[in-house]
Amino acid sequence: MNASLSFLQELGIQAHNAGTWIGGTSFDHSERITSSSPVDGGVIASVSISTPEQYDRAVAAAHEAFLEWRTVPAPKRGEIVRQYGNLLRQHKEALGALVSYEMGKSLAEGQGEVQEMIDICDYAVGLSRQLAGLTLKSERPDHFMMEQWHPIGVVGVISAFNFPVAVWAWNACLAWVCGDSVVWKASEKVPLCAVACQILWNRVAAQNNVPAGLSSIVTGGVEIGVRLSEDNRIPVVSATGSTRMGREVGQKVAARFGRSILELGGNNAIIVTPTADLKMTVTAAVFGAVGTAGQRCTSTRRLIIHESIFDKVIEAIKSAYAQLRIGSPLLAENHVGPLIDEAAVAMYLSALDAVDAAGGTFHLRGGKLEGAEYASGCYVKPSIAEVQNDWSIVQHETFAPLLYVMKYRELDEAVAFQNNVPQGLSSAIMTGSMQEANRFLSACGSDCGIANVNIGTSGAEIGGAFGGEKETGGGRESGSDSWKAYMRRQTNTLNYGNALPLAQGIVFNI
Ligand code: UN1
Repeated sequence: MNASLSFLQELGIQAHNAGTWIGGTSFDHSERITSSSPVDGGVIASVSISTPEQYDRAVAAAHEAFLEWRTVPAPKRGEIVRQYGNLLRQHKEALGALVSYEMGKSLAEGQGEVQEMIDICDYAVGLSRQLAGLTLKSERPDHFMMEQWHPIGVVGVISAFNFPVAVWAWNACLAWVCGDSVVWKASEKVPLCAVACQILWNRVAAQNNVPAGLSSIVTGGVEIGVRLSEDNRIPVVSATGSTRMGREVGQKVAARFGRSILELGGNNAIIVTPTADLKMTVTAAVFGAVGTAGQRCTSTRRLIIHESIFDKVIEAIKSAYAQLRIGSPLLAENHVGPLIDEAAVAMYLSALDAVDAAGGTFHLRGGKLEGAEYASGCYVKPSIAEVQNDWSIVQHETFAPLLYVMKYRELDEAVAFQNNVPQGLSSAIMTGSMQEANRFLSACGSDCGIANVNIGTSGAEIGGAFGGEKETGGGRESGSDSWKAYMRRQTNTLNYGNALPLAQGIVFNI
């Protein structure tokens, strides 16, 4: 481990780390994952893989913790999450730097991700006093009805490499205030981020004497994800990642009548209308397409541009791309860091070939960057390609800075392009026209879970429900009433009279 990486020390990361944690108790194993940085290719540290026995212990402890935790008043549960948020405030820089170094996103985005964790902590604290159910009028005399929301049990979280800490926090913070315990399987590409979050959590847990299994982590590849998905002790599995992964998880969880919250692939478009503000459009499109090196679920993949302004928009975007600085994300002056690994680079390059093969026109053809500064082998130059929406490569999510552009004539045609992909996460329109904006947001407009006006597709706030339709999986996480997915709903009918009238007017005399 590079000793100059002081943030690792601050977070308690060692050269060799255990990959199974039940609260503050860790379990090591000889089989290990070595985490190396896409920034410079340097080995950061290793994390042990969870054995089947260790996995079982973590889930058993989580269930035991749940039995105790569900009896703790919800605002008191919120108090623990409040303390975690404060601890994250203290370690925002260190954790943000780890996210940046292990995953490769810019320092600003690494810090931003920790800010999202802090924000969801605050949100969850408030929520802990608002887990409200309805009261309903009964059809029967001297009766009333109400709904209660009860803790549901162990929540399994499967998270992706691109948001190594925030997406877990969206799930975990809500689950905790709802009275649930959490078992987390992070992406094996960023296992140290998970260990760091757990170590920080353990400090809060120790001070408050919370049950050990309230937060556990397990480490490994697909086999751990399969185990979580098939595990009857886990009523809710929240999974973020590819559509391929989500299809597996969703089917396995459904087969045992569990509940899954799926946040899968996107194919997000911005419609650029003739009245769009050009400066705002360029910022939205460029940040959306190259931010996080195009590795957000919400990254902008497609620009659907009115034919009358097409050339002007392309020129403006190209000149913004010319100013992009690509390099170490740890240097504040760089806009774009590396892709996660060499396999991601290979996928990007083969997508460029597929665009060529389909007959696309590159307005900017990127590729792999070579040279000492790019020695990790994961840096690429972004691309812009003019394509047809129905080409198979365009219908497919390439997790890289590859932006497709296409022309439209009528708004309905643009909306049809926007919707005619298998995915349905995020979407946006840039317009100065109220009619166009409202049409885009209407029932006949965007079919995505997120539809924005005059902002881009990425960078959603935690206060809204986050997720999308179709192959994006249908789940909602973070704000609004997403918390309901982490609880079980109970309908109660109470009779305060002395007779037993039956519903639907049924008479049953005995
Ligand atoms: C993801 O890429 O899985 O809206 C999450 C955004 C972020 C979250 C993205 N708040 O871009």
